[in-house]
Amino acid sequence: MSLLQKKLAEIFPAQKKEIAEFVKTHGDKTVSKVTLAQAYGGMRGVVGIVCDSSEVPPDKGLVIRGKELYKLTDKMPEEIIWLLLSGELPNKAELEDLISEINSRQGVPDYIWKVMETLPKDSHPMTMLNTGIVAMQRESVFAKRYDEGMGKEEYWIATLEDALNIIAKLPELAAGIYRMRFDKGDRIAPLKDADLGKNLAHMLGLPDPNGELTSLMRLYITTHSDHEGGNVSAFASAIINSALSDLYYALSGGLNGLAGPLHGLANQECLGWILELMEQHGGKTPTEEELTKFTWDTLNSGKVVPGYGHAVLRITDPRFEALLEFGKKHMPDDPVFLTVERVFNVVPEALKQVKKIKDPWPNVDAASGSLLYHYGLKEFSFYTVMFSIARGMGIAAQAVLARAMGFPIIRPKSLPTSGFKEMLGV
Ligand code: HAX
Repeated sequence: MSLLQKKLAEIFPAQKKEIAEFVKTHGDKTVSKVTLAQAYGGMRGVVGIVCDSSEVPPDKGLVIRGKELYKLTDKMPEEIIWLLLSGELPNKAELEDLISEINSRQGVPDYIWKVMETLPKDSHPMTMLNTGIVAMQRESVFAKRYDEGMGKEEYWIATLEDALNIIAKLPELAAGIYRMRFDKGDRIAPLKDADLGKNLAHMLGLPDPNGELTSLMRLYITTHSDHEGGNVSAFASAIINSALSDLYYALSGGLNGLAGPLHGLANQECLGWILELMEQHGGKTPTEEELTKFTWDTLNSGKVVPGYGHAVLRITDPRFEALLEFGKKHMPDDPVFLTVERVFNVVPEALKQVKKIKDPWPNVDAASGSLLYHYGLKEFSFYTVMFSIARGMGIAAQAVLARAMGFPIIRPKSLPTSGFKEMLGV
């Protein structure tokens, strides 16, 4: 048994008991009210989902298990997995055990590569990734053990098995898709003794002479790992998971949501926006005046400025700040990065003038693409796949926690418009 499973087996029963007592004692108290506008407005601000892996206070941004992101930017992705699941950072022995546990689960099955090869050459990399994940569903330990009649108390263990298997295989699947889709040559096999970040850099096959790309991969995965429970990908996955669909189904379903331009695809859109802007100015970093004009042209044409705004945040996203700091340190003179920095000086001021926009500040997607671009990952339709590798960890952790706490099927009530009218007497 892995040290992670052992640790979770020690702490989950007490947590489950605590939640059961909490709900028994306070279950009839009101935690949120829903207005008609919220029912029609994407349930913004309605508090009705439990997520213990992380939280996003509007004035702080990502907080993983009580730790604000800026305290976690030097951590390895495996440390974050441990933290998301257990609420604590691992010690050295625990971290090493988790790294070797994940490495022992490498190996995307051959039939997946055959499926990938049959997809049309111009398939979106997110389509390929999600097809690969769902096609791997036959490997699900949860589905197999459910069929064999496992007891409810073992659901989380089988889901943890799926989680670790998926986390181990996602970078390999993603990097294989990258190399196949963009004609980069043969797939590169994973290293047996490396962490997830180093392995991802290795399998993409991009030059990394001084380890900067590896550092970026670790930071990228950490910053994108989780963002509480109400975002499209996490919530969609949680709903699917709640039907006792296994993690292959739940994760691919959620990541189909990440593939939307208002969610994770914004990183692809954002770099496209930046490059178009630069192209209009002879490939150079435009001046602030030129940038302001381009921003208003985008807004006036009815489009969103990608990478800006958020449904929950009301500050500059600390994930953006962490990535910006990395760029300032490692590529201060890169023209694409400089453009991203300059956009940050200009866009919030423009968005503040549009009354309906509640958050004029950059989100994570505003910076991430420029860093990947700098290290040679220039195919920006691949960027949401990078996001998915990281978000897979948070979604997997949330699924394990939901199983361990015995959360029921998610099934809110809907009404037709006539039902709401009747309820309000209009
Ligand atoms: N540019 C232009 N208009 C914007 C905007 C932006 N960056 N952000 C918000 N708005 C508009 C909305 O489209 C909405 O207009 P309508 O009422 O005409 O539909 C209005 O302002 C009010 O929106 P809001 O309440 O401020 O924001 P929402 O909670 O509805 O939406 C979004 C949040 C992130 C979807 C939104 O800010 C947006 O579309 N941003 C650009 C896309 C983006 O960067 N998405 C990634 C978000 C982070 C993430 O999930 N990453 O994966």
